[in-house]
Amino acid sequence: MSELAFIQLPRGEVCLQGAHATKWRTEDGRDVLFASSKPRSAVGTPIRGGVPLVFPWFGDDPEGRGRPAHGFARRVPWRLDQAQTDLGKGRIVMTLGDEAASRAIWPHAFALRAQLDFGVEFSIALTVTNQDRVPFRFEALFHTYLAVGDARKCEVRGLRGVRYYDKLAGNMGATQTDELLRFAGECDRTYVKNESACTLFDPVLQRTLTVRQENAPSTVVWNPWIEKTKRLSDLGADDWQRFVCIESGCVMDDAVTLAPGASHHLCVRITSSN
Ligand code: TA6
Repeated sequence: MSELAFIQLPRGEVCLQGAHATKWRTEDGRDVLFASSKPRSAVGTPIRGGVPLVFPWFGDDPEGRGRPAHGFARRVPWRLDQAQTDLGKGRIVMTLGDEAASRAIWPHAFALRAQLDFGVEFSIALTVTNQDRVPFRFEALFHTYLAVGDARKCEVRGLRGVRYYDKLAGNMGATQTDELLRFAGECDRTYVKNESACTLFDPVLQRTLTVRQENAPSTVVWNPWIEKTKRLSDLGADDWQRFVCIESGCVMDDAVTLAPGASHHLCVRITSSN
């Protein structure tokens, strides 16, 4: 079975499958993206950790036809169009278009372009273009796994007053009233119409990670905690302590409908400060 191919950069790493950023390091050499302690590295299987790219739907198959969760884009090889390094920074540009296999499960002509920049700031800019003759609706999400010292001690700020759907309560709607979001159990919330940046304060690693998004008003906050982690074969038993997902995109109420020939550009920017 062929192995997954990776591109190494001065401060990062990208897997060709899924244009999947798997590493980004700060200037002091510390990893910001989480990597599972029990990785599966198999062609066609998403890597647990880093920033999987979710497209064209978020979550389970919306039509219940058994199509892959979070869509197909993270499971297939993308074309490498550009790889450059300069003064310790790195840029990767990758593209993905429709093909018979994708049209068999999602009958649309599309083009994706991902530009990943690894510097003092880490960013991914994704352009989705409708190359079809009819409009299509899509969801897209940067499913970012942020490495933390202990999820139980972390604090997420920036979501006060934002409406969210709680997946643990059947996607019941609610509005966050507190400034702080802390973790004392499984958390799986999709915030919508969020224009604010989020910060993740990590007292163990003594850093604050800031997640800014452009044209990506959905923010998903996820930690599987103990019991769900046991059901994920590509996570170590204690891995739930070592990451918090703060994901940015256009999902649920923020899904996008594109007219033929139109494009949507969404971007996430992550910085780390001590
Ligand atoms: O983004 C949160 C979420 O939708 C969770 O419900 C959980 O399913 C997670 O994504 C991981 O999904 P995956 O298909 O990568 O195991």
